[in-house]
Amino acid sequence: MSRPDSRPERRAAGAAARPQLWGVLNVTPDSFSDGGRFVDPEAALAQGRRLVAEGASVIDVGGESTRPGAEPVTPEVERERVLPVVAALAAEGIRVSIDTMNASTAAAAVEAGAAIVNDVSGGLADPAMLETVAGLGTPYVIMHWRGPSSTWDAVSEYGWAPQDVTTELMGRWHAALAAGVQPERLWVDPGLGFAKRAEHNWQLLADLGTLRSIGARVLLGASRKRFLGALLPEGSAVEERDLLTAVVSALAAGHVDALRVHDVRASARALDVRQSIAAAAETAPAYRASYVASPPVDTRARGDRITLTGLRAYAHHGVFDHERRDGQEFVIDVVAHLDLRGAAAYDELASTVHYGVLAEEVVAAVESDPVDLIETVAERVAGVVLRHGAVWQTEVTVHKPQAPITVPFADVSVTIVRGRS
Ligand code: PMM
Repeated sequence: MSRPDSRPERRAAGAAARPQLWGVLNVTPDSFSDGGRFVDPEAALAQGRRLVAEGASVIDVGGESTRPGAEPVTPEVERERVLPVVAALAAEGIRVSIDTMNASTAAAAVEAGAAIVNDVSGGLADPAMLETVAGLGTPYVIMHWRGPSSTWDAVSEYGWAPQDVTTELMGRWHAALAAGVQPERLWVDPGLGFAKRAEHNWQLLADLGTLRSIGARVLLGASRKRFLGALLPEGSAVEERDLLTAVVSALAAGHVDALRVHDVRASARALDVRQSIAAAAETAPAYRASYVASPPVDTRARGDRITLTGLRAYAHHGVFDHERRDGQEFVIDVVAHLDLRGAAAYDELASTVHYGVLAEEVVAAVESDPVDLIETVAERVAGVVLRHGAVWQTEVTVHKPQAPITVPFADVSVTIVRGRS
């Protein structure tokens, strides 16, 4: 029985929206935080019910530990572990996500009643996964992945992690579309802790807006991960990370559509606090900008923005050899939408974006590594603009006035619009 998900999935609408909570249910003997506790299907079912009662709208069932050093399991063993649990939860009307890298397990779990496929490899571990998911018709979570944990030491280098992760996820997003997965079914996840050192995880949390620019719904899995544990005294129990996880849930809530957590109750309470603050912010007088929650007045309608036009950069982008060799001029226009009331009220540069700095950042981004397409250049520039936390949307136009076009022409350009939510 295949059960394509027919419910309309809503994107979180702005900072005040409340993300879903996905409860983690690892049916494994060796997961790092809950290994062994829910191997018995009865215990797993009871835990699933408990997580739903505490506020989970999805239970994410996994049968293979991704912990560094964990023994890989065959798809057969994985299925033996997860299928009874998936079937039992689904039979109670609980929405189940199957956490697997194996296409055969994904298909069997959906047959057993799972409604979502969560693939930590984003389709890279099993070449059959993307086509299988396209056929299943369920939502599909593409997590950022650079290979199994045995390779992480060699592949954990990033420039600005949010930018690199977004670019790589965008590649997987295109691959999923090419395989026939409908765009509205796609989720992305930055893969906290997967081939990432602590600083990369913090960077990703500091700049979830860049991930947002893909336009897919965002799932975030910070729960109980090692980078949180590093803030606790040595020897602390793994459950002590639940408080830190809940704080992350509250802080990230405005930028994500779902949070994957072990302790659903703690994150639900944290979201309650955040929602109460956001509700109060809605009632604030319009002239007071809120730095805690969403601006009380929708500044988008008013159209506050900073505009930079005609930025000139010399770079070597293009598909022709002579373009790569000789380079040419690119001209960039950038519009950055942000709430400027705070800056005006306090006459304070720190409350806005320094346009001189932004101009230099844009030109540096354009003049870095050569690529074929001005579409790619525009995407890169949008990422740079959205790195400024105050900017909620940007329009970027890249002109190539000396493009290799054989008829007389004035200009050719690409314009993209990217935003946070
Ligand atoms: N993390 C783990 C397992 N599955 N799936 C998604 N989409 N995102 C994650 O961050 C993620 C995941 C590892 O954590 P666990 O061992 O506690 O399940």
